[in-house]
Amino acid sequence: MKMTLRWFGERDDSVTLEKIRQIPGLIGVVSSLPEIPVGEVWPLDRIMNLKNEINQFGLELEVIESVNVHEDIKLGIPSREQYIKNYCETIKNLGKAGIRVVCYNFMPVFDWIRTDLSMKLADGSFVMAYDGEWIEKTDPLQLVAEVTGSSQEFSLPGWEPEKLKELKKLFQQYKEINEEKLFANLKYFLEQIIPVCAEYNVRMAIHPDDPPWPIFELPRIVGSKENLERIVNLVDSPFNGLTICSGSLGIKRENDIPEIIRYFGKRGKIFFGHVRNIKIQAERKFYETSHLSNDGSFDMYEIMKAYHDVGFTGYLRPDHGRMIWDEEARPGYGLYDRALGIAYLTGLWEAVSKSKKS
Ligand code: DNO
Repeated sequence: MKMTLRWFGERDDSVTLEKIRQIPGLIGVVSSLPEIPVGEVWPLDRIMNLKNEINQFGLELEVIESVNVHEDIKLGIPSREQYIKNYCETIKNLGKAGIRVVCYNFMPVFDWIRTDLSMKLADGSFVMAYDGEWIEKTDPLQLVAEVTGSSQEFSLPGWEPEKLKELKKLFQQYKEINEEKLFANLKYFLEQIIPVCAEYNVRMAIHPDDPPWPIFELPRIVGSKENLERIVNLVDSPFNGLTICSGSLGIKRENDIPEIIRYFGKRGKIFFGHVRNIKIQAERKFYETSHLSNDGSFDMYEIMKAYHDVGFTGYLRPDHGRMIWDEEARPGYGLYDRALGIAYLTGLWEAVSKSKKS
């Protein structure tokens, strides 16, 4: 297991590499180039600059989260050809720069969705929360206003302003797209990029939909064990695999995260893991918590044990943390609670390892 932390780059993150390097147990960060518009080629020199900057702090950059997929690819319209070609060029450059895993998602229009980015818990910390009833009563424009209005000037991963401006048009275009079409468009995309990934030694790790159900009638297909199975079989290759995000998949109680980790981990299909806890309050209602088992709905020991049992050698990272100790940072991505998360998760890992030796 290689422990990492997500870092949004010098210009776009309040957390510095100077601080990150002091977290015990880290091998590096996962990062991206959010300033490059979705669909354009990532130039090799820009990737190398990012990598060199990170390496100077004794940290590795082997995972990119994310290279976002242009909506035209998800929609399967003719202009996708150019965007897929560009994606292949980006993969080549990433491979040349020593990037081994690309995390991406295939969610129409929106990336992850929360209805409150700053809910106060009894201990005075702030967390992100989701309330399905609120979504039922609202519309996409209101959601965007709510989310971007409370992001404290930080850009939100996957919520590119240029895309949000096109919201009405996008919703119109997606009227044609059901789950089966979305699967077909994902297959078409993977069929073209996976051979390039194989040549340049870059593994594609699809991220689950967050939350894993359709929102505003937009289809979402990455949310169950059956569909994950279907996705890894769309193109049967060691370069086509998964990011297992406990907090996204686990929102559905029928998704047994340790079992899913064992099932896909044994087959070498998990390249990256996001490990976090949430408190499920009701169906389609939850809030994020500290990483500890006691604070949320998941058994984090069992999750880490499942990774250990399958001999997981890929990358892990703690996920969204609470905002504590007056920190001002991008929602979910402050330093303090994620650092606590790492200490806890590496502690669990050590305990699992040693219990097997005794
Ligand atoms: C949110 C993240 C997602 C994730 C993408 C992967 O905080 O978990 O934005 O990075 O869905 O493409």
